[in-house]
Amino acid sequence: MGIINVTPDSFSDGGHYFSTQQAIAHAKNLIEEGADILDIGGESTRPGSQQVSADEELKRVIPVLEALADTQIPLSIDTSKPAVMERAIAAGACMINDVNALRSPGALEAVAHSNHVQVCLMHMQGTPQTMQANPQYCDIVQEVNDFLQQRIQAATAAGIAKNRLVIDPGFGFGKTLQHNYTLLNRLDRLLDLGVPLLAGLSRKSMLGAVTGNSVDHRIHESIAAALLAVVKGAKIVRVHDVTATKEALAIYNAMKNSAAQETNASTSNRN
Ligand code: 7PJ
Repeated sequence: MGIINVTPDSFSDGGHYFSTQQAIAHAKNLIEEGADILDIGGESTRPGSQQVSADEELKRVIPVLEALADTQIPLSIDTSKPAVMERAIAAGACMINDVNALRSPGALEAVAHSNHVQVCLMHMQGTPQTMQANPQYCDIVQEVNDFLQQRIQAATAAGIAKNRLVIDPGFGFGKTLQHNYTLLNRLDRLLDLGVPLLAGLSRKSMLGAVTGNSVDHRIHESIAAALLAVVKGAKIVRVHDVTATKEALAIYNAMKNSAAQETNASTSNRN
């Protein structure tokens, strides 16, 4: 899953037109690089970031969704607002990626109204404005597991079939460095929930905290983290660097395939 941020550049007076064109060009690059799905977001959810109105978010993301409709690439919309979900689905989005796990009033209904879009339910403690102030857990893995289980139940009770759901532990969303690495190490615990796992680690501060690299120089860390997440069971990785991630994962897949062939060969030898 390639990341497309549509946030107006405050230094350019081109306003929405400029950021729309930039986002579309970036999306086309990620398609060339072989992204399987693009995640388009018009509101930053980084720690301490400010919220924007639904109108502003729509002005940012809808033109990008519309411009990419004829590329045929599956499009995900990164939003927590029901109004944005509905308009994005109408504009062709096939996945709602909600860091708030459909907890906003009206969000469950907005998704239940369409009977095909996928939904990513992500764990977050607190809100982006305050979440990194003092995150606390007794047992991070258990609590993330329980939260996701409850959100799966809420979604299915609202009429969203379980096979439309994806879950995400929400790396960096109300978690200390220790919490984040414990979650990564125990990611496989979430597989029992019976829903595909998505992981977003790309360029996050938990990576820079280890190597000391600034956000624009965390590609090696991001590749390592994506690979580890997949080894631990993630089915989708949300990344900025599509080519590098795909090449790293190709090596993992080659190893997995050889193991599968060995098993096949020994089974047919016995027959
Ligand atoms: C995530 C996300 C993530 C999902 C962001 C950033 C912060 N959506 N949106 N999972 N992170 N599902 O990319 O640094 O981890 S925004």
